[in-house]
Parts: sequence; structure tokens; C-alpha cells
Amino acid sequence: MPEHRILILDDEPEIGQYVATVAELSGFESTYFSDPDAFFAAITVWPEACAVIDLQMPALDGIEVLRQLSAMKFRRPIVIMSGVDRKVLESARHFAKAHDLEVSDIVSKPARLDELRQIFERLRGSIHLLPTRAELADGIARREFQLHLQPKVRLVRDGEDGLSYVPLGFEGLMRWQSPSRGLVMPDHFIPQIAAAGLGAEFSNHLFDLALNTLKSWNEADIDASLAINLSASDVEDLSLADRLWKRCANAGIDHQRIIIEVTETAAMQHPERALDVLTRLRLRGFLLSLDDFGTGYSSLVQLQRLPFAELKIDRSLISDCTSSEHTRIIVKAIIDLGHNLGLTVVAEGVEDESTLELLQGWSCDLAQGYLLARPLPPERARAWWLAHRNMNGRPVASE
Ligand code: G
Ligand code: G
Ligand code: MN
Repeated sequence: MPEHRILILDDEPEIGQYVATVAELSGFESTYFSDPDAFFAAITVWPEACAVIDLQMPALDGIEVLRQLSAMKFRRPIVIMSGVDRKVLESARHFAKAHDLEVSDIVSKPARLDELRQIFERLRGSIHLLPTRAELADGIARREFQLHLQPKVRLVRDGEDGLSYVPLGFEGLMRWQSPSRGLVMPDHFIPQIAAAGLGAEFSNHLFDLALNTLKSWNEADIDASLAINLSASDVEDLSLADRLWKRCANAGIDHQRIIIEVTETAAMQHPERALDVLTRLRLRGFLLSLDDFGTGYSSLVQLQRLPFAELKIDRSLISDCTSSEHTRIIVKAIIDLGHNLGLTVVAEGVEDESTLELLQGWSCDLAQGYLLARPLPPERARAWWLAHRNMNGRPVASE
């Protein structure tokens, strides 16, 4: 059985020691630190450990600690502890989420023994569910992942009767068909792959799947584009553009049909390196798309420096369009901003017709979402395309 480790950061040694003891009662190996630098050093030694952090410390406040964990791409569960009121703890949780950190629990100090025990038991339970590095490495080596495909369409307004769309292509979303676990969704393996340092192996598998998909489409005369998602570690890999371009050339695939989606957070983690890698991809002729826009904290100046052709508005904004005036203002402003920067604007997560109508009214270019179709296994995606491709201007109807 793999060992489970917890690293605790608290400026008060008695509390740190107390939390460590309770964690050990729940079967964790645990170490506490009162010095943030020693804590961060330990994180680099044990990237698979969970973390417990105090929000209020004299040397470094908890938000700074979260920021640094995010910069280190820490992807394991975090328990936040503090004597500040619940509202501040909730804001810290939001901050963590926006920085791709996983907060498994928040605890008000003083933490009661039974409360801490429960938290650590839950943590143990949830860790058991996560795939280990060895399992993931095997799954990748055995090529157990699949690319599901979600249609992406262009919105058109034709005459009186309003809305319709033209199919353009698909976004590929990975699924893991694990023999022991069944179908595993990306939220349960993407962060683990990053934490396990298996990014390069995983993206090679993804490229295999993407090229095979395009090859099979060529044989069936399907001229759809294919978007794939890259993670922060890919965006730091200087050889990526050449490697992907060569693989397209060897497979006889027109690489201009591949759209590369990168999240704001991934692109901004090391902006200089990302600028280098993304520019090489662009020069090689791949189209770049900025994914999940509106969730991170990027600077618009950086955004303009990076060679994106497309901007995808995050589905958390799109889903609030019909209910929130505030969100409508933001989404409309993002669409205008995108257009002013010469970008194609895509709305993600469109689930109903009234949202699609709003987006159409704001001249949003493309849409994706359950209203049009869910991510589909390859065979069903192909059937969807064949059923829709000749229906230019088909009225919107859900799948
Ligand atoms: O359907 P959905 O649950 O597939 O996807 C959840 C998240 O996982 C999305 O944010 C998506 O971008 C991400 N994701 C899906 N496939 C991949 C992939 O191949 N690579 C990376 N880096 N992220 C992916
Ligand atoms: O890469 P990205 O974060 O954009 O991945 C898209 C994610 O959104 C995937 O998890 C996909 O399954 C999901 N998704 C796509 N369309 C919809 C939708 O209409 N509603 C919701 N709730 N999720 C969607
Ligand atoms: Mn995406």
C-alpha cells in the first residue's frame, strides 16, 4: 500500500504538533513546519503529500502560501485552517480554486479533535480513489485513454426564423478506460498526471489519438477541425512545436486542422517560456486557442502578446448569462474585447436556447455545449458529423 503523507504548516508549534498527531492517528505519515521555506522544500521532496496550512502566520500569510503552491503546480488536496472567520476561509477557498488548487476541507481554529479526525478520515478515503503514479504510467503505456469529441459550431443568423449553426469541428476530451476503474473523467487524472510528472508521456498518447482521429476522418471524407488541450508542462516544452509538426507530416495530416487549446493559467505560469513555445507552434501553422477565459488572473497585456487566434469563454460565465445581469455585461465585454484583438470568440458550455440567442445577439462566433451535443465517443461523433454536415443553417435542436 502506498504511504500517505501530510505536510503541515503552522506558525504555532503546539498546534502543528497536535494536528500532526491527529493525522498520524488516521494513518498518515506527517511532519509539521513552522518555517514556510522548510515546508516548501518538503513539498518538492514529497509532491504526492497532502498539505494542511494555517491562513494567518506572521512570516507569510496563507494566501501567499497558496499562491506559491499554485506556482509550484501543487495538485494534491489541501486543508486550510485558521482562526479567521468563515467568510475569509470561503474567500481563500475561491482563491485556491481559481489557482487550480484542490481544497478538500476548511477548518476553523481551534479545531476540535473529532472534527480533525473526520477530515483526515475523509482525506484518506478520497486519496484511495485517486490513481497512483504507477497505475497512470501503466494506463498510458497500454494506451488505455480515448479521445471523446464534442462538436464546435459557427453561429449564423438566417433571415426571420433566427438561429442556426454550421458544424466546424470537434474538441477532443480525454477519457481513461481503465480495466479496474471503468471510465475515468479528466478531473480525476489530469492533475495526477501533472503531479506524477507524466505530462510528456500523456501528451504523446494524446497526439497518437489526435492523429489517428484525423487520419480516420480523412478516409471518411470528414473535413472537421480537431482541438486538443495542452497542459502547463506541455507549454514549457521547447521541442513541442517541432515534434508535433513532424508527427503530422509523417502521418500525412494537414496540421492546420489542429487547434491547440491552452488555459490562461497554463499560459501565464511561465509567460516568457509560454511565449516562446506558443509562438513556435503558431509559426508552424497550428491555431492557438485560449481556453477557460475569465477564470484566471491573467493580465490583458500578456494576452495580447501571445499569438492566439481564438478565445474560449469559460462555461461558468456562459451558464450564468440568463440569470445574472452582471455576468451578461462581462460576457458581452469579453466578446467585444476578443473581436477588438482580432480573435474568434467561442462560448463554452451552452446548455439552452435562450443563452445561444443572447450570444448570437452579441455576435459571438462559435459555440460548444450540451445544447448542441455532449462529448461523444469517436463513432458517435462521426455519426453526428455525417448527420449535420450538409445541413448548413439547420435550426438549433439539442442532441
Ligand atoms: O469533459 P471534461 O470533463 O472532459 O474535461 C474536464 C477538463 O479536463 C477540461 O478542463 C479539459 O480541458 C481537461 N482535459 C480534457 N482532456 C484533456 C487533455 O487531453 N489534456 C489536458 N491537458 N486537459 C484535458
Ligand atoms: O477544456 P475545457 O475546460 O473547456 O473542457 C470543457 C469541459 O466542459 C469538459 O468537461 C466538457 O465535458 C464540459 N462541457 C462541455 N459542454 C458543456 C455544457 O454544456 N455544460 C456543462 N456543464 N459542461 C460542459
Ligand atoms: Mn478545452
